[in-house]
Amino acid sequence: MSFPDGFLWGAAAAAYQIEGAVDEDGRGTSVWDTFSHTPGKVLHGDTGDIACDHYHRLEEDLDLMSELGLRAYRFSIAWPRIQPEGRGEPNQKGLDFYKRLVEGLRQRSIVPAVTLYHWDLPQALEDRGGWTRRETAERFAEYAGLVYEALSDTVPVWITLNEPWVSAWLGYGAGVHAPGHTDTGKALSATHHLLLGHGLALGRLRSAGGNPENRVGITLNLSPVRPGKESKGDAEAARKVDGNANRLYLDPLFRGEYPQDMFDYYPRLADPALVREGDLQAISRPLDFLGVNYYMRHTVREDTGSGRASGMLFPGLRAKTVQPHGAETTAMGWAIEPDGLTELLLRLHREYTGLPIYITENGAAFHDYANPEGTVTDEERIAFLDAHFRAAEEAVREGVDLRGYFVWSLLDNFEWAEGYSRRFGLVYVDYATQRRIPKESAHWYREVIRRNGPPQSAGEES
Ligand code: IFM
Repeated sequence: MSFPDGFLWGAAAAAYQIEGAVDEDGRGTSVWDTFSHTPGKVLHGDTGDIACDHYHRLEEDLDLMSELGLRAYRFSIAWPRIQPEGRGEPNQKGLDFYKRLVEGLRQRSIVPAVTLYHWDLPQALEDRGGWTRRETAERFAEYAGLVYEALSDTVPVWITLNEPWVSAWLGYGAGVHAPGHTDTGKALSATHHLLLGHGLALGRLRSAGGNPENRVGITLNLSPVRPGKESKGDAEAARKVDGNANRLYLDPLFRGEYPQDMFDYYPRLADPALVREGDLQAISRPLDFLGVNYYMRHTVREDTGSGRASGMLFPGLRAKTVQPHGAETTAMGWAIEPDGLTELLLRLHREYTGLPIYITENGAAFHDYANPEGTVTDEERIAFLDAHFRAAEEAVREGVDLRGYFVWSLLDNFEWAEGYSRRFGLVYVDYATQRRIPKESAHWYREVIRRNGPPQSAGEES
């Protein structure tokens, strides 16, 4: 295997998905508190009120990370812990929690990687329009500056946003994520303001000084796209979905412009009241790295109104995703296509950037359970990760500057609209007792980290 020396093998998690303690130490309400407490929004009425109780079990979880041999841990800061109302002076107790977390990581020689925004927008900002308003981008930059001031001496890796596509299109377009709006116009405003928030925050961090070794990037969820059938209609649908899912984010970040073809479907992008002069310059400020979350490829068909989508519908684009023929799927119903990761990394390298890349998330949910002996045998996850590590390694051999790989996720956790029904963890969580059980994949991953790459074949451990 040819993963470079010092490759940052890690695991990732996000505040609302694991912390719990939603009413403690001055934390304010986030859109996900509101959404998950709204009947019918989350499967089984699950909420993040307790989640993995990570807030109270910090030391135990840090020890777990150490036992796994993690070199890095990616976590997010809950904005409403720092600014309960989304503005103003920071809440010291909120900052203290993350200082303790960072300190604990450093004591265990685990590199901290901070995500500033992983979807828990303060409800007070949503009440004023949330990401549909420009003001939220400005508030985000202020908040980012406060967190950076507190942690820039001890955290070397900074990610502004996690998956702005999901925030914008699932939160403001499809309404299946908080805050639950179903309006394409709002999704477009949110897209632009999220990207602007990223650009303004990046500017703030750059001018704040801090450790010159610190690195700042953004994390996008990206998917290679291919037509379902060899037809003009499907090819066209695939191009549009690629525009929405990938280029709508990559082009402004790396080329300083929205993709020309997207103006045909989203004329709001040409509205000077939304995209103001200077915005695209701010959005395309140079980054230090790109974070990539890869879960799936999109196989796309033209949506003629007949026949159902087996995956996503793209409103206004007359396109839908379908399951590729014969593909195995995870518990999320997502097709397992590791070669899509190689394809994605090579495309980024060839078409967009030679910057260092981190896989900031990749992993899978399976129907895991603890057997009577108290172990969790998740061979499917091992096979999944093994294949994806190899796919990433292929891209490295072809010249991609890949610096790290964060498995999603450290612990089973609150999987948003799916609640606790989907288990992504390397570590099993028995929610009734909060007992943690490292799955077989966790033991296997420790060996991967030790060897700097997966063993010869999945399961081989010597
Ligand atoms: O759980 C999520 C995470 O919060 C963001 N990326 C995808 C994961 C799996 O759906």
